[in-house]
Amino acid sequence: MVRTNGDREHGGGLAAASIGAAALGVGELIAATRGDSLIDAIGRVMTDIAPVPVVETTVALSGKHDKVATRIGVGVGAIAATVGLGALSDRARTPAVAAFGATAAALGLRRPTRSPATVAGAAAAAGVLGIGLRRRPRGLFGTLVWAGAGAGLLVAARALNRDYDRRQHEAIDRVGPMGGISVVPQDGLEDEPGLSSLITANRSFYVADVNLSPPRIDPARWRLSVTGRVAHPLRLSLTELATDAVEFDAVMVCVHNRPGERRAGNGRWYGVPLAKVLEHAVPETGATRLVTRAVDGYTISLPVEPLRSGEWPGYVVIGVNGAPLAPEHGFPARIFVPGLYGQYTGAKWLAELELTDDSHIDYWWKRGWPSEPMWVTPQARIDVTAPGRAGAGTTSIAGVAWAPPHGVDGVELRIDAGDWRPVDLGTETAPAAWRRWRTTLDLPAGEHTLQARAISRSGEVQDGTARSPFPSGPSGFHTVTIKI
Ligand SMILES: Nc1nc2c(c(=O)[nH]1)N[C@H]1C(S)=C(S)[C@@H](COP(=O)(O)O)O[C@H]1N2
Ligand SMILES: [Mo]
Repeated sequence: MVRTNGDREHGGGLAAASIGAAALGVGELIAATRGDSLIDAIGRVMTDIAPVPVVETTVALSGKHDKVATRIGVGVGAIAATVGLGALSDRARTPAVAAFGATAAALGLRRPTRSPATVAGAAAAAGVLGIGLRRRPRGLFGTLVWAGAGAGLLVAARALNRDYDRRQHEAIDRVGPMGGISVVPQDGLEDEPGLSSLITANRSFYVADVNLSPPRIDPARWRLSVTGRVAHPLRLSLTELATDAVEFDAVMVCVHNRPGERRAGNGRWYGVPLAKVLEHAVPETGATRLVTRAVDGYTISLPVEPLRSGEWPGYVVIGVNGAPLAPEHGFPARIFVPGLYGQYTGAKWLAELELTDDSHIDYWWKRGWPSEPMWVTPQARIDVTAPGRAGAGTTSIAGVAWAPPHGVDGVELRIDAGDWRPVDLGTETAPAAWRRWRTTLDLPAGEHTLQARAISRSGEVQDGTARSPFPSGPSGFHTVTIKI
């Protein structure tokens, strides 16, 4: 590495960083003219290539904010890379900047994030980098100008993308209601403050996927293709699907949901039974796998037979809680097989159902996750530990539990590793849905450890061995310490 500018001032790194910010801003603004994002495209590639331990650590550490964390990581990483480029000699830098731009453009050409605007943005960003690093701003003022320009461009890009989001929301609103949630289900535990609601509001529903921003889809032009080894290929519009849709209650659970976490939500869904779709399409012999493919090519596949026979009641979901799906939850359609973890249950932003043989390989299988569909295990969560209404010294304990598809048969609580004692259950709305529970305790003063466990109607008792989600799903008890 040859440094030509021997007199490089102290703030050389900062100056280069400010150029990096400006280049990123230019790239991001050009991508945003079509509602795309260079940062999100790079973030998706990082997610696709990140080693499993990196993905697992990011998910474990970032909770609900893994997307924000990834975005910030990409932005900071890009600026740090610029500092590295800035330290090269002019001669060494030109090919490095070109390689940088080509890599970014290649990212924009990949299927998941393919977009001409992103490619143009990447090229422009590389241009700004090349020119900016050659002419290096002088002094603090120059650095501030570049950094300010970068920040301004990033804000402008964000505003443009928000406008695209707004238009997507308007298009979704025009779709109108999906299902009739007019009758709000009740389970008798409505008067428990702090307890999760029986039906999770759409805005509170956890979001988990490999994209940094949801694909935007025009509902008027969207069609679900049913293709591959079928006698009757289909192309179904949202309106056509809606004519065969039914409502069902079910909990959706992410395989990353450790005991006590909130990567689970209970919805009143609206969807077309997959058995019905398959009946129309008529799978040919040898069609053993149903590949659910999202608009970006992401796939989750399922065995055809249990879906066709109805043994596994899967659905093409087009609505939840009376409304179309939200953009981040897969608008306009997703596949959901109640009882399977989210990672195995089917793709959001559904584009195609392809019937094929067992040679298909899914996104997550390549990353070391098992290829057999994984079933949600019974889990109980403690939501409430509060002074009880039954009088001084009493404590109200309440929460939710699930064991889809069989249903929750019982929830038990133990105090300070004592005996398991049953609690009161709310009415079950459906076996695949979550079930609320509560009890009142009379505890002596001091510190106490509470643990809850769920028991499935199939006889399975929640496993208390603490285990990380990868690769067989999490286990353990939700444990809460309270002071009386
Ligand atoms: N297209 C697509 N579908 C997907 C995923 C994804 O990354 N891409 N993630 C799956 C996972 S891991 C889960 S837990 C659920 C989450 O659905 P939600 O975000 O609506 O809660 O979607 C599933 N469907
Ligand atoms: Mo997930």
